[in-house]
Amino acid sequence: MMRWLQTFAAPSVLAGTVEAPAAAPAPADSGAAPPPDSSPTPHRYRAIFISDTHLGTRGCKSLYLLDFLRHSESEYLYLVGDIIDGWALKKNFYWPQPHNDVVQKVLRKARKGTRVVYVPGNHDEAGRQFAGLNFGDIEIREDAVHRLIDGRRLWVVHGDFADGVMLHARWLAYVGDTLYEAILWLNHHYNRLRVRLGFGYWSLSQYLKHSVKNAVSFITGFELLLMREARRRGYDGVVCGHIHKAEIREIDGMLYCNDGDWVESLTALVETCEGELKIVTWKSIQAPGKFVARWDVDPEEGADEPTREVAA
Ligand SMILES: [Mn+2]
Repeated sequence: MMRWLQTFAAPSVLAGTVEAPAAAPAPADSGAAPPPDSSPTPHRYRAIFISDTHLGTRGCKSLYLLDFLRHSESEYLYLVGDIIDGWALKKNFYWPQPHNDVVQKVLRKARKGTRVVYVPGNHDEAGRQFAGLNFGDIEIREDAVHRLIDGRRLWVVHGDFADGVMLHARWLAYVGDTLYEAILWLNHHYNRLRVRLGFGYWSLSQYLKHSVKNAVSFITGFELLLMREARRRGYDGVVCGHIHKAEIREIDGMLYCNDGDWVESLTALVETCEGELKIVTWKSIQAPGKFVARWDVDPEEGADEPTREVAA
């Protein structure tokens, strides 16, 4: 495992220039030194939104994330929560080199002029106490507003505020505004109290993973709650994460955008330079025949590596 990881994490691998495994057919110029920089031209976007990377857990697909960050550039980069998994780190410290490399890469982007805004989620809620401050060139905010080229304003928030509501009364997603606002107010302290009473945090995304039968109605309720809250605040839509399900939907003129995650789906939300919102997957921006092939080296190993489905 470690040996394989080291091989995988070597700089030459990430640049896509590692030697092909013995079994693979050798390319025509086999044996020649790789060009000094064989990485494809980066994809340019106006804005990139990523969340739920869960750095500090074995589930994080850090090598893919790193590869994505290397091959994409943007004017704005929003980190929409659950970036570093503080809860997991507290239980069991896990911080391999590629996780560090991701942080370094983001810091470098910020230094070089990308406007990086970090909106903490529930797994990195310790970051919320720093809301309003800047760390290096990274702005930490409780929530943020992104203005699209066409002028529409999107509320950028992780989305876990909906958890308590979703746990106790999904129908609340459908009730009138006054009652809804009262419940949101109650919910504000709900999880804090829950943790204090020893129940642990209740997370919708965790729940969905174990409850297939309710997933659809829960996701609908989650989307409705977020859109409703965005509308209440006077925005034209919302960008969130939290439930690990990338999606762009427009309902009654309100945009719901979820940027997915880097544990399972390897997705980001982007606004192109032309102002179009799109979901991109790691695979879709990857130059064919490079990073993907490396998966064949050892497909049996643990959770930090690509899965066959993704690489196929
Ligand atoms: Mn979350």
